[in-house]
Amino acid sequence: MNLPRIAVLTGAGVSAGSGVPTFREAAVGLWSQYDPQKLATPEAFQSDPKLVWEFYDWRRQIMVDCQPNHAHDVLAAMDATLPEFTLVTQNIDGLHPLAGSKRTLFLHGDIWTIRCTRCHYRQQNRQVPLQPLPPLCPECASLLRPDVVWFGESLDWTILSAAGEAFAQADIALVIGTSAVVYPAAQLPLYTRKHGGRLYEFNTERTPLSDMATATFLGPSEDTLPNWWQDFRQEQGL
Ligand code: BV8
Ligand code: ZN
Repeated sequence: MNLPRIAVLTGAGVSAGSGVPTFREAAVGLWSQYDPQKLATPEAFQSDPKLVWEFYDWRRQIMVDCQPNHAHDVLAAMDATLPEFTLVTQNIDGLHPLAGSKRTLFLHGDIWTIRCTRCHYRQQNRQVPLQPLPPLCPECASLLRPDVVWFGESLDWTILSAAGEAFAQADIALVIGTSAVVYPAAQLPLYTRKHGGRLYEFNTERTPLSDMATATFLGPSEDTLPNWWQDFRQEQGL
């Protein structure tokens, strides 16, 4: 009996248990006077690259010591166990690969990769704090930027279509720790529902996807997801 095909969409909530503030929480404290959705844009970078880099450098300083939590570990175990499995993440914190997840699609990029705004220079960089800000390209002296997708920027088409395929083929979609308001990511789990698959949501609050979910497990995903995985393995004789 072949095992169900699973596609997963994660958002900032899956990393909350690791101490990474979610996108809305990033608006607390120092940054409460700025709206992260206004800072994570090409326009903001254009008009004040130093301010936008201070925002990312601040988040990098918080993230650099964060470790994967039990939800990340379970997703890595699913990847190692299930023949048909795809993890699609909106997160840029690098915690999924750190937990050992392999088959992963990064919809919104990676905060630990920095690329040039002009030439092909691109580099993994985990230096915190970054100095000087804004960093300049060692090849052509142009501004470097975080290799993330900003609001108003298009996602990488090959990544987005592979993610769409995964959800369109999945028997089960797991949606974990996302407010499901950012598009096109929030659309993906609906492809599973559309062809009769099941949609399980793991969140501390209800979201616009909750009405379409087969079930919503309210609570921290570092607790609810390991429970679900245990039940699933028993059910499948894994
Ligand atoms: C695009 C990287 C085509 C950067 C991110 C007008 C003009 C232009 C575009 C638009 C427009 N109107 C709408 C759009 C489209 C726009 C969009 O969707 N806007 C929304 C806000 C309405 N989308 C785009 O622009 C995308 N590109 O559409 O291109 C295009 C091109 C040109 C013009 C038009 C269209 C690009 C979107 C990608 C943006 N980049 N991240 C960075 O991180 O700095 S998105 C960013 O915000 C995060 O990646 C995340 O995905 C998203 C939401 O952040 P959060 O809310 O913090 O996180 P999350 O959603 O995951 O919410 C946390 C959840 O966890 C909550 O539900 C909470 O309850 C839960 N939770 C908390 N703790 C736990 C928990 N759950 C479980 N356990 C816990 N312990
Ligand atoms: Zn350059």
